[in-house]
Amino acid sequence: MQKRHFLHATALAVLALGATAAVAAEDTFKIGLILPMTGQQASTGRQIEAAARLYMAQNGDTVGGKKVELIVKDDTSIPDVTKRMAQELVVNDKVNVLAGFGITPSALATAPIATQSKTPLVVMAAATSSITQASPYIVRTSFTLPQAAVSMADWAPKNGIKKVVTLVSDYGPGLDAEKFFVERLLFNGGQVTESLRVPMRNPDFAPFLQKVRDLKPDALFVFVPSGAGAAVMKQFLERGMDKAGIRLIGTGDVTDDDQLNDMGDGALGVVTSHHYSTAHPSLVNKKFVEAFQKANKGMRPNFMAVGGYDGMRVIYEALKVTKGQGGGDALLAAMKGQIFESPRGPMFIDAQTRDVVQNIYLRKVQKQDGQLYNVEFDVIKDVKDPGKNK
Ligand code: VNL
Repeated sequence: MQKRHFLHATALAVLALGATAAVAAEDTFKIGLILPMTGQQASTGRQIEAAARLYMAQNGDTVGGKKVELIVKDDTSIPDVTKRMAQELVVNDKVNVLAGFGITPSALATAPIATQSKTPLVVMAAATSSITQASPYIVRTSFTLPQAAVSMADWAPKNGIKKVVTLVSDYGPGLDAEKFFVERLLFNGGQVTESLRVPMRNPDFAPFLQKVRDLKPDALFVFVPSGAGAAVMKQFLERGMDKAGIRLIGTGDVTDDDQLNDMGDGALGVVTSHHYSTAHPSLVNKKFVEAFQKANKGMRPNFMAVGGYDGMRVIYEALKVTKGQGGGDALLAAMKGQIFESPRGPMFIDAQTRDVVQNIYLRKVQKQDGQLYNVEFDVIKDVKDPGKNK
């Protein structure tokens, strides 16, 4: 009796194994998610992976008749590593889509692989305008620095800020932020007295901030990548720049929701422009934040998380439409033109540019229920990437 039971169980197990192998061969849909899970950009990887897993938990892992498999790789934000991992994912794992991309150099390094293999590549984080032009297979669900920077340059001069010093990370997104902020501020009658650039890797902000203090502008405009904002804020306050009458403004990367609550009351009143705040007052966002925090020990979702969550949505919907037929080209076609309500607000994947069209919000750091939030107080609707009109 016992033996027969055992045999029966073994036969079932073998059958199940066979079935699994068959599923793996024909009916899986693989997403290669390449992220910086360690190193300087680790918070970006942590946020996006958590958001992608939340999306799958909420929407199931069977889509369009396929079993969705997520393969997460840590590129440590070294572009050569990103590229090699993408190559392995395409050639060995035969992924149907590449996704993630914490920083611009990683996305740019991988673009040729998307083109050669006709694999859609969903950029969930990196935000230099030109990325979507590096391959016709790239779709973006994050934002662009020109979107955010131009909105800030329109707000500042109407709010007593005429003389500005800019301080940006010296690479793609920082150069975009500087260029588009400066151009628009000058157009609006403002003045930029100095444009400073700090190294992207291991920046020391101290000497730059000292210089800003001496220049005494109305405001310092900052772009630093997600994860570096707290260091800027700390040194800004330590130097007493706020007390010297210099305002801190920037794109929302500097008051990143991942770090904001630990920045202390010195951050109160800082105004930034961005596409997402944890405090965005919509039902869709309230549900998203609640579920994200519940699944991640109270961690706040930041703008990286929302890029990952919406990126998964774009992939899932494209898979629903194509049912995995027609390869990368069909999948890409089904990603273009998607329009939906994101936790950030309404969002649209422009079919021509494959870039995101979305609202940009002006936000001020305020305390709500004892916690610091970027509280939205104004909105510029349906902003297309200004970098695409050049
Ligand atoms: C980039 C842009 C990276 C904005 C960021 O954080 C960010 C990029 C890692 O394009 O490299 O906040």
